[in-house]
Amino acid sequence: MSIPDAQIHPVATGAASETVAKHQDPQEITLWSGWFCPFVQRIWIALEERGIPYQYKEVNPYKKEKHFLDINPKGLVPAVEYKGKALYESLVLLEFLEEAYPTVKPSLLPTEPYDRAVARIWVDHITKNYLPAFHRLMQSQEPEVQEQARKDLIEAQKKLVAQVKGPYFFGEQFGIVDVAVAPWIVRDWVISENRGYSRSQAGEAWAKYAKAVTERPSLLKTESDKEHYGQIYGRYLRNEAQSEAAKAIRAGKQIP
Ligand SMILES: N[C@@H](CCC(=O)N[C@@H](CS)C(=O)NCC(=O)O)C(=O)O
Repeated sequence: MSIPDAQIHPVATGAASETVAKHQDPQEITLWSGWFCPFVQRIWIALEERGIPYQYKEVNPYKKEKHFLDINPKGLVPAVEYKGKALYESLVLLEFLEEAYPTVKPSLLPTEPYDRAVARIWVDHITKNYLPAFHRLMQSQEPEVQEQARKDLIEAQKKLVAQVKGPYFFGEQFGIVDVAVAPWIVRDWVISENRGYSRSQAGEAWAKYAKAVTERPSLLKTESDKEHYGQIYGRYLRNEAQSEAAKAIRAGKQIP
């Protein structure tokens, strides 16, 4: 039987719980988080990378409580309150943090407009090609569909890594493209252990990039214990998850 969404582990564990403990005081930025969520992790990484002060608040987005729907009417994490005003959508939030804190270095966006546009092209690739393939690979139950999804994911990884200067997308500077994809790289054990995927299938360059990204301290600091992710991803692997993302993938629609 599937575990009801309300019974997911309620709070961050492991290294992430230490990071949460350090971010309890009210700040200009409140991060409304689900500890397990890859979209949240994008924002969490960005805040940690740039040292922007924030208060961490845990919410179970599956419960759709009124107080949270008032912050994000979509009922999804991440959401951010900035000086008491609400914002949501992880990619919008990443860009917002750049604009709201332009002098806090290191910036995650390159300086030149051309390079910024290039970064956005590859973030778009992650949204349109990488994430749908990853989620289809997790959720599909039919071997042929899984095989096609695995191939699509490998292709998306090869295309992305062909643009990587190394060790990160824009060279030495860890940036927005790396942040956008990192949470799905650190979760690739789900498909390695269950769907016949391995990093080397996308080539040595991908394996090297994946290693560099997953060793980034901001990523390590926002990771909970594996066993608690296992409970959540088990439902995706059995195609029982009832999240908006899971329903969209099942219906062949874009991830909301
Ligand atoms: N497009 C959104 C997706 C956010 C999202 O799907 N968050 C999930 C958790 S990982 C959520 O809040 N799910 C609640 C639900 O599906 O009801 C973003 O980029 O922020």
